[in-house]
Amino acid sequence: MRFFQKVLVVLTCGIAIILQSTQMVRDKLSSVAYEQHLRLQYLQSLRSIQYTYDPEQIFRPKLASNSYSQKILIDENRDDVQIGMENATIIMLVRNSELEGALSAMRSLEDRFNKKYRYPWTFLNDVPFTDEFIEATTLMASGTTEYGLIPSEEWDRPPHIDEAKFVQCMADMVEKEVIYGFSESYRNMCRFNSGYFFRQQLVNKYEWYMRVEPDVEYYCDFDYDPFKVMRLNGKKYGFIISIHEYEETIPTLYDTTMDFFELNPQYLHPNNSLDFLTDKEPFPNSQVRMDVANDYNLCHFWSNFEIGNLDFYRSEAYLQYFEYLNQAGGFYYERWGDAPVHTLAAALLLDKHEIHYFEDIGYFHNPFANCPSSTGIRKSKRCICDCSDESVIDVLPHSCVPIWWKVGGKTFLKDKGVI
Ligand SMILES: Nc1nc2c(ncn2[C@@H]2O[C@H](COP(=O)(O)OP(=O)(O)OP(=O)(O)O)[C@@H](O)[C@H]2O)c(=O)[nH]1
Ligand SMILES: [Mg+2]
Repeated sequence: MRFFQKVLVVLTCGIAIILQSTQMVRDKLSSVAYEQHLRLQYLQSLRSIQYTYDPEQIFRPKLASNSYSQKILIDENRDDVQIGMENATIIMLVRNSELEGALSAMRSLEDRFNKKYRYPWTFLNDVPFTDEFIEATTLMASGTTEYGLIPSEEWDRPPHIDEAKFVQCMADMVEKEVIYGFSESYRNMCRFNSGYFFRQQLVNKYEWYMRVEPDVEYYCDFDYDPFKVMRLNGKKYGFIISIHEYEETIPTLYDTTMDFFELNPQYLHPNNSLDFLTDKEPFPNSQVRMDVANDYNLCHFWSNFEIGNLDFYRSEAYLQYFEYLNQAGGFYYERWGDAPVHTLAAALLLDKHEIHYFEDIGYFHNPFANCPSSTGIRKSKRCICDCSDESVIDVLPHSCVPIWWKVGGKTFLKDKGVI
C-alpha cells in the first residue's frame, strides 16, 4: 500500500472512532439527563402527593406506582354505597398500634360477609386515630368508615372511685396474678364497653351493631345478613362462644346484680334465662365443678363477637342496671368484664327467645374458636376450620353452650325457614 493510502485509512478509522465515541458520550449524557428528568418528576409527584394529601380526602392515598393497574390512585368511582338494608354498623374499639390486627380482622369479615352488604364501619378510640390508621382501614372497608374519639368522662376512671382503695385492690389482684388485674386501661375498656359504646355520637344513628376485635378470624361465608335475621326473628342479642369467667375478676358482680333486681323487680323479664346463669350441673364425663361462692355458674357470652340491638342498651332498664354497677365500683375495685355484664343483662332483662346462638358462623378469637359441626354447613359455607381442633370449644367442658342449649332451647332458624 502506498504511503498516502495508509494515511487515508488511519484518518478514516480515527474519524469513525471519534464520531462513535462522541455519539456514546451524547447518548450517555442524554440518558443521565433523562434519568435526572425522571427523578425530578418522581420527586415532584411525591411532593405533590405529600402536600396535597388530606385526611379529609381519604380516598386519594399514595399507592405503589409499580402496579399493572393504569390508575395510580384509587378509583374515584369506587362504590361504597350500602347494600344491606338494615340500620347497622360494624364497631371496632381499637388502638392505633393494633392496625395490623385490625386490617386482618377487617379483611376476613369483608371477604366472608360485608363486601356483599357494605355496612359502614365505626372505629372508636380513647386517643385520636392516626392518618395511617384511617387511610389503611378506609381502604380495607367496602363501605364507609367513621372514626370517633371517646370523651374522657366515658373512658377514664370516674371521680367517685376511691383512689387509695383502687390502688390497693389492683395491687392485690397483681399479687394473685389475676388476668389483666394489673391494668387500669383494661378496666377503662371494660367499663366503656359495658356502659358507653352505644352512646357514642357516631353510634347514635344506628339500631344494630356487630362487634369486631383486631386479629379475629371468620372461618365461613355468612350466607345471609345477620342483622336482618335478628330483626326478622325478634332477636336482640347474638353470640357465638360462651365460656366460664374467671371468678377472681367478678367476686361481687352477681350479688350486686341480684341487689339491683331486688330493688327493681319490674325490670326482670318473666321469661328470662336465669337458669343459664345458675345451672351448675356438671356435664356428663366432665371433671369441671362449679364451686363458686354464689349461685352464678360464671357462664358468659364472649363479647368479642356480638351482634345486637343498640336499643336494648339504650333502654331504661339497661341504663339503670349499668349505673348501679358503675356506682358500686366493681369495674375498678375488682375487674368486671363487659362480657359478664352484657350476659347478665341479656339473660335477665330479655326474653330468652331474644338471644340467639349463631352456631353456623365460624369464628376465632385466640385461644377459642367456633367451627360449625355440620359437614353440610361447613362445605356449603366454604369454611376453613377443623372441628376437632383443640381451639374449638363448643362442647368442651369449659364451654357453656351445652347449658345454653338446655335452657334456651336448641332451635335452628334454618328449620323455621327464616334464614
Ligand atoms: N382504643 C383502645 N382500645 C382498647 C384498649 N384496650 C383494649 N382495647 C380494645 O378493646 C377490645 C378488647 O380488648 P382486648 O385486649 O382484646 O381484650 P380481651 O379480648 O379481653 O383480651 P385478649 O385476650 O387480649 O384479646 C379490643 O378491640 C381492643 O383493641 C385501649 O386502651 N384503647
Ligand atoms: Mg380480644
